[in-house]
Amino acid sequence: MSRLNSLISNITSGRVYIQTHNFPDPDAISSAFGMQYLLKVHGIDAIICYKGQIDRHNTRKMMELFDIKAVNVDRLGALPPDSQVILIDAQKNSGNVYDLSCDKVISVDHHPTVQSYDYLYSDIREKVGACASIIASYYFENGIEMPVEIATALLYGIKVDTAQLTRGVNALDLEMFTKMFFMANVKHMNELESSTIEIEDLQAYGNAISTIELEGPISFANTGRDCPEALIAEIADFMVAIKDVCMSVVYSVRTEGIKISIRTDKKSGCNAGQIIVEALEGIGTGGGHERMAGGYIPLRNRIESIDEVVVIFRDNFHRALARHMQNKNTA
Ligand SMILES: [Mn+2]
Repeated sequence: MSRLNSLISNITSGRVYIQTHNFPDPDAISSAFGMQYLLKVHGIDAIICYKGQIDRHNTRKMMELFDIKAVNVDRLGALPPDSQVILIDAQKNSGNVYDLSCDKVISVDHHPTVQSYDYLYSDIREKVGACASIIASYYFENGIEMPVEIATALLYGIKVDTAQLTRGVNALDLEMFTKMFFMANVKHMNELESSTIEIEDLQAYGNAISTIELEGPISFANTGRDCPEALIAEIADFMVAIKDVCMSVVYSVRTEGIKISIRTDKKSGCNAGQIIVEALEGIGTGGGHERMAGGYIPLRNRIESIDEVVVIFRDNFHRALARHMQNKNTA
């Protein structure tokens, strides 16, 4: 039985929700959109939902171009008892996905597992650069015709998550990219790619540039308060491209906590996901891939000032990094 058919055979009853990680990005939304259509082909209606906001222009633009409907979980109310949830680009207990309090869960994802869970069905492939590649493969493996708007959305999801095929790409990403490249709507793709920065974003870029500090090959920068999550990540991407920087750490302070994004380049020899897990142990939660990772430090119940918490997390980073390098050298 194909992976898709195994997944479908585990959908038995009730209402089906396709839930992305919080503050969904183009990979999460395109994958959810692709999954919704696959279910529809099998006679199953599903609602796409997410927690947080769609806070980036390119994600909103994609939803508008392809008429993708997604509901904020805050507006869902309590789920009917026989509901099923398909997590897309997300895993239960991963720290960046809201718990819908439903135990019949399926996951299709490409993030490293932080905490395992007894899923009805899961297809979790850490080595794949974009969740969109996994969803695309379900179409080709099962001979399901892919509508042009789904091809365009999934192709864009792959482009964004792999930084234009430069980050974490594996054979499946390349195969799906090649297959969908000539299927996608060029005009829509251009619209998505030609306006990815909003004028308000420049304030956060400006803050990060003026606060950047280099500690050897690591850069630390502060975007200022309440910066959208995906923008913190974009700025981290921007800063890891600086010559001599092989790990960029960018953060933003909110009322309830500090959001952090880190990026490493190939020459760093460091695994961003492992380092952030270690660095935030005991003070917050984090996780991610080798080259991209994120984390959060809640300020609740902390007696230190924000500045002091920032110092603590920077210290932790250095310790985690030093340990990591030592383990690598002795391995
Ligand atoms: Mn993704």
